[in-house]
Amino acid sequence: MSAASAQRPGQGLRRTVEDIRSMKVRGAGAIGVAGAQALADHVQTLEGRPNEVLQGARQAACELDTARPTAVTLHNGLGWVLAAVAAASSLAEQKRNALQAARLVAEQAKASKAAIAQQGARHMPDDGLVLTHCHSSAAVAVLAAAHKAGKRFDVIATETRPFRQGLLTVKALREAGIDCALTVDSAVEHHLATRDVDAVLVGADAVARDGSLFNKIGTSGVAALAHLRDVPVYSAAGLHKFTTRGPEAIPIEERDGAEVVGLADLPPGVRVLNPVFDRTPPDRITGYLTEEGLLSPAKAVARNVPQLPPEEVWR
Ligand code: RUB
Repeated sequence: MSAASAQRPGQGLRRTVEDIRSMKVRGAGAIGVAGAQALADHVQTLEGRPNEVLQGARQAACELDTARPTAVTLHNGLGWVLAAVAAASSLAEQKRNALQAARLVAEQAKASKAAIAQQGARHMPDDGLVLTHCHSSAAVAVLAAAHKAGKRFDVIATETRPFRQGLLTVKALREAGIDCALTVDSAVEHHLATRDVDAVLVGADAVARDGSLFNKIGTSGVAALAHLRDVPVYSAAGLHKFTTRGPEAIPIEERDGAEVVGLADLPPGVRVLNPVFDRTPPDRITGYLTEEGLLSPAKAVARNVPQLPPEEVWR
C-alpha cells in the first residue's frame, strides 16, 4: 500500500488534480501514471460493498479525469484501474486489484517508451537535422536512442510559448549528448525554408479514432509547414495515447491568460486566448512511432484501440 493511502479520503485525490492542473505533473505519459496511482490510493480509503466501492472509485475517477481534459492517457490510466476494481468481487480484492492496475499502468508507460525509443530511432536521420516542438519524454527518448546508436544529427527545439517546455527539451537533449538549438515558435517556417530539416518529431497527448493527433498548441502549424515541404512528420505515441473518441469529442484545454502575458499589461477589455493543444489531421502525419514500429495513422488506430479499457467501466 502506498503512503498516500494514509491520508484522509479525497486528500491525495485533490492534490493530484491540483498537481496536474498546475503543471507540476505534465506530459501525457506522466499524467496517466499519476492519475492511475491517485485513483488506486483513493480506493484504499473506501469502505462498503463492492458495488458501493466501485461507485466511489468512479466518482473519484471522474474528478481526476477533469484535471487535463485533452490528454487521454489520464482517461486510459483511470479506465484501467476502474476495470480492475470492477472485475473484483470483494473489498480486499478491489483494493489489491486497484494497486496492481496502477503499477501496471506505470510499467506499461515505461516499457512503451523504451520500445518506441528503440523502434523510432531507426527513423531518425544518420546525420542532418530534426525539428521538435514542446517537450515530449517519448520524443526525447527516440532521439536519445538514435544518438546512442551512433546517429549524429542536430535538433532544433521550439521554445513553445507560453509555458516554454522547449527548455526542458534542450536540457534533456544535452544530457543525452545531442547537439541542439532552441528557437522561437514563429521561426519554424524560416528554419524549414533555409535548412535541410530531415524530420519533424513530436509527442502525443491523444490520437483520435480518425488518426488525428492532439498535441501541444502549434503542432498542427509545424506539421502543415513540414507537409508543404515534404518533410516527414512523426509522432511518438504508445498504446496509452489512443482513444475510441472521434476528434470532435476531444476537448482542447484553454488555460489562464496570465500564462501568456501579465494581465496588468493589457488594455482594459482585451481577452487573452490560451488554447494549449491543437488537432493535426491524419494526412499531415507521416506515421506514429509506436511499440510496434512506424505505423500509418489508420494502422496505429486499428492496432491500439481494441486494447483500450472499455468505456462501460465508467458507467
Ligand atoms: C506536453 C505535450 C507532449 C505530450 C507527450 O504538453 O504536448 O508532447 O504530452 O508527452 P504539456 P510524453 O506540457 O502541456 O503537458 O511523450 O512525455 O508523454
